[in-house]
Amino acid sequence: MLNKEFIFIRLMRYVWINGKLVSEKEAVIPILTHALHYGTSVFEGIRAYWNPDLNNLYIFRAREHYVRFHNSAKIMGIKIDYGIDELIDATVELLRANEAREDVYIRPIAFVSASTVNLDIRDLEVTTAIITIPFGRYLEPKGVRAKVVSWLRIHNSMFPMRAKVGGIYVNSVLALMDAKNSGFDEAIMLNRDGYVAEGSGENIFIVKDGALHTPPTYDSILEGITRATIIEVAKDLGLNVIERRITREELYTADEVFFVGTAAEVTPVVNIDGRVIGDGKPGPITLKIRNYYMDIVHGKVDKYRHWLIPVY
Ligand code: PY5
Repeated sequence: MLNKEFIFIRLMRYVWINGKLVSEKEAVIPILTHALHYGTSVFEGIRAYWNPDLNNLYIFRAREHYVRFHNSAKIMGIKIDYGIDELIDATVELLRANEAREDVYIRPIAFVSASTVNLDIRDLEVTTAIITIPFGRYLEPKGVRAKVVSWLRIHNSMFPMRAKVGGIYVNSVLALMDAKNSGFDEAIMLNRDGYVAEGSGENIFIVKDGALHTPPTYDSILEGITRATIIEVAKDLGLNVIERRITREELYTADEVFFVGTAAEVTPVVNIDGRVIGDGKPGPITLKIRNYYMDIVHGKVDKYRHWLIPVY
């Protein structure tokens, strides 16, 4: 399973912390750090793709990610001292300092860094950091087997799920461990109302009669940037996208199913709960979308070049 390689991730030489480049070895936090105990962090996952033809590294949709970062922080009441443009510039500066010339995963995080047991975070110190990690594939691009797990997605009425907050990921960890312990590659979570929500770290689409269907944002999902990208570019491929509630059995009877996310990119789901999806191989529409997405992130589609920020 490809996931394993991420257990042994290698950090790049520098980490950006509160405006300074710090050696990766010095980028450590104290044991009583608030965020470690209570999950009081907001974070992002951004990819930068190396393009050997253009001899350059391109960050994909950095602005949209940093807008969501700011929104997550605002919802959570965490104050980020750096504006969106400053964070984009910091990311470019960091990648240059790290002499990144390969595919990279960028992990911005803002966390309550004060050492205290107090839950009132209003006046507590916040640290903002950006970490870069050489990164390959997150899920097997040839297709994954997924399990609809019994753990439900945390409901929007309990926590605003469009905020990408550290503590919320314990829900994803439980879901993924349930799937893995049952011999599957990835989890699919339903929401409290019984409708399909998302994967542990991905949004989900189904293909039915040539159209794409994906759960609406009010169904307790993270409003993914890859999801938004697919919705926007699908029309170029002549595909309609319908945002609507999806039931569990619709997954089984879909023509194709795929996950989308920054890490997962576009990953075919070939089996769900032991039911073969379509003919058990990545479907033609999924592959078409995957190829188009990979072209877009590599700067091969002119009309979406504005989503890419060159590092050099
Ligand atoms: N849903 C969840 C729960 C996610 O964690 C993610 C992203 C997505 C959807 C997709 O969002 P986007 O398209 O904006 O990336 N997950 C992280 C990622 O970098 C990684 C989690 C391990 O893909």
